Amino acid sequence: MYGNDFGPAADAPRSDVMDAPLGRVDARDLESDFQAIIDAEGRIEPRDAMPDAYRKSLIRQIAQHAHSEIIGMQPEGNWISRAPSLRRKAILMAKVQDEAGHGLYLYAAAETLGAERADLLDMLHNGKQKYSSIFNYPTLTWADMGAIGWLVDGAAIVNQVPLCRCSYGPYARAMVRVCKEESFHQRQGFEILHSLSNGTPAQHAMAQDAVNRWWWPSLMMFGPPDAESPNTQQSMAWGIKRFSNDDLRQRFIDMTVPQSEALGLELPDSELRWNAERGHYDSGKIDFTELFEVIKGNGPCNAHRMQHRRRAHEDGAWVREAADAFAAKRRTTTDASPTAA
Ligand code: FAQ
Repeated sequence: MYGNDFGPAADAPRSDVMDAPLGRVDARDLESDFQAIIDAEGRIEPRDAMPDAYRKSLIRQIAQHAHSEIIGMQPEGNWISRAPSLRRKAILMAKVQDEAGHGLYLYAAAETLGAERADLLDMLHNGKQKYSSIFNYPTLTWADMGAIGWLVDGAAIVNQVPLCRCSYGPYARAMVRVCKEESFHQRQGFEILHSLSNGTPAQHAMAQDAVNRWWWPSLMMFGPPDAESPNTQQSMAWGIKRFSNDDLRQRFIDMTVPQSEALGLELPDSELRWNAERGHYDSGKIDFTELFEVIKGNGPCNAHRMQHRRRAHEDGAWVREAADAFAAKRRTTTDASPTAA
């Protein structure tokens, strides 16, 4: 089967469904074939049969992820013209450009499932599809560039490394490259905060203020608690998600506390302490009503982000039209060429 050229092909069980004579394949065969691949930790590929609900859930998650990347360019784009040095400006521009690239890989991955990119963007613009809550917070100082890199990209890495093992091939492969770039983003954020934390008292205070504002929203990026996460159980059974929201959140906390100590910055949670019995840090209660409000559109910057995105889309209409016209012209030229079959 096409599907498993990237999975554990040699020893993964495969069914003969795709090789069966036409008319001999029924829905039950296709379903058991899909399940056999999932059970064997193989990869589902675009031409493989898959349940409609699996396809829909992937489009939902991948589209939300793609939208997050392109909306996520806004809070940092806000600081490109105000970066404190040429070096910082060049790095920030490269990072924001990477995010546009991540959006492109992800929209392309969603297209392999039969979704149209234009429809996905329409759904973002009319509020039918979501993007990550984290990008609805303002970036008030330069230190926010450090906090976003360290905490937001750090959380994104913890969430996305397991997605490199997602059961859907194109999404998993896109994630490999995305995660490599996110690691670089996380390091640059850490480095910004490290410089500020070890700078003047005013710079240290600016870094601490940014961490105070971004810590709790970063924890909310992992989604609602497991008990209130309607998608987790099925997504884990399908091998889309590999860990639950709460498990990934805990992993992020455990990873970040020692880094905050290295930075000389405090995380704004007086209940954070190592629990030797659990082998994890205990932490204070997260205010999930804030997450649900931001998801509903009531965060500090939701309206502004969407307004900016719609305007950018309208402003870019001529580019899409020009690309379409060029593609049509190339088709005509190719069709008319004497070598065209
Ligand atoms: N914000 O049942 P669950 C980045 C929605 S990329 C908004 O737990 P699921 C890179 C959820 O969609 C950041 N909505 O859902 C970067 C669902 O609604 P639906 C984005 C949220 O899918 C860095 C409902 O709540 N990353 O940061 C949020 O199993 C710096 C119920 O939730 C990804 O998208 C939220 N925080 O788990 C860029 C990673 N949480 O669709 C620029 C891939 C939940 O049923 C600068 N996605 N919702 O209407 C995932 O891993 C998952 O989709 C989760 C949510 C974990 C986000």
